[in-house]
Amino acid sequence: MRNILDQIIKLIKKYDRISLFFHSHPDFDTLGSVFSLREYLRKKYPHKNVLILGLEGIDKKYFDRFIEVKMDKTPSDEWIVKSLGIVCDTANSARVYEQKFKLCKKTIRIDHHPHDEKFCFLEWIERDRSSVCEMIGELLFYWDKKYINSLVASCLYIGILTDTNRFYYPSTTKSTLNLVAKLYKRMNDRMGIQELLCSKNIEDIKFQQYIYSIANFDIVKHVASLLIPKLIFKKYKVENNSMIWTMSNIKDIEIWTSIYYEEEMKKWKGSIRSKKIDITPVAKKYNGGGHKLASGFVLENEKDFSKVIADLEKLIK
Ligand SMILES: [Mn+2]
Repeated sequence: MRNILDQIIKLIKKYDRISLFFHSHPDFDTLGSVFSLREYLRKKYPHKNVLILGLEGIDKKYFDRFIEVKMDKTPSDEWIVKSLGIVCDTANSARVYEQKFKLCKKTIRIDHHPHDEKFCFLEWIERDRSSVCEMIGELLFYWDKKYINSLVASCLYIGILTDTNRFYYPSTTKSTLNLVAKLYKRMNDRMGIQELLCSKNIEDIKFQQYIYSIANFDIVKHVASLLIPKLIFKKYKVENNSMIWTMSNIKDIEIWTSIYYEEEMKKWKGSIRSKKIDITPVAKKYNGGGHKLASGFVLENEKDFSKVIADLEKLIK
């Protein structure tokens, strides 16, 4: 364990240029990782050049909930070639948002997804970790905690809080909470961050209200289902998404599933979640897959959704 941390530290020390990379459709864990690393490394090594690559290309809404976020201009290829790349929270190479990570002289990867593909020079992968922000927190406290200021701590906290669903998932361990306790001490405005992170806008609330009016909760067969009609996201001015979470934690519902039309794919994109029962056989049957309790699938025709639901009901029997 220490060994990999020492290797990472040693490599970072060698380079004066450091490029940080996040994944496509970035979440708060991948962004919290690169924002905290950038701030930490800039404070610890003022002479080093530390940049996040790809920020210019992504919608600001992805990170407008972070405090004090400043943009970085994408450097020239000549600059990148001499830099050390650090890829955060990304399971495979195709998912790295800025593919120029391939130009970096050497690369490090820090991740907590199942290890399918080795694509960096030095990889620190622990799939049981709650978040990459937790791993980076551990690295920075081990390295030199003097430079973990409020901004670094806050960015890490946001990543941990969201990837654990506010400490709800079983991936939250004693070490997660011990680390968070140390971050608390360094954060200037924890409640402010939570307010920024958790406040909802009225469009989302109205859409949720609509979703609950059309979702089907079968408490006899223990399956909940939701077919989100075409074009409805535009009508409610919300992002395309599965809304699968609206059906979680309901008594007498064991499995829940939703589909919505994905314009780009011209197909119906489905999600399945389960409390205990392994749902992967059904996901695989409908061109999908994933985890035991959280999987996806794809349908050409929305009419097939009833077949998926029937198959899920069979699983419960
Ligand atoms: Mn993550």
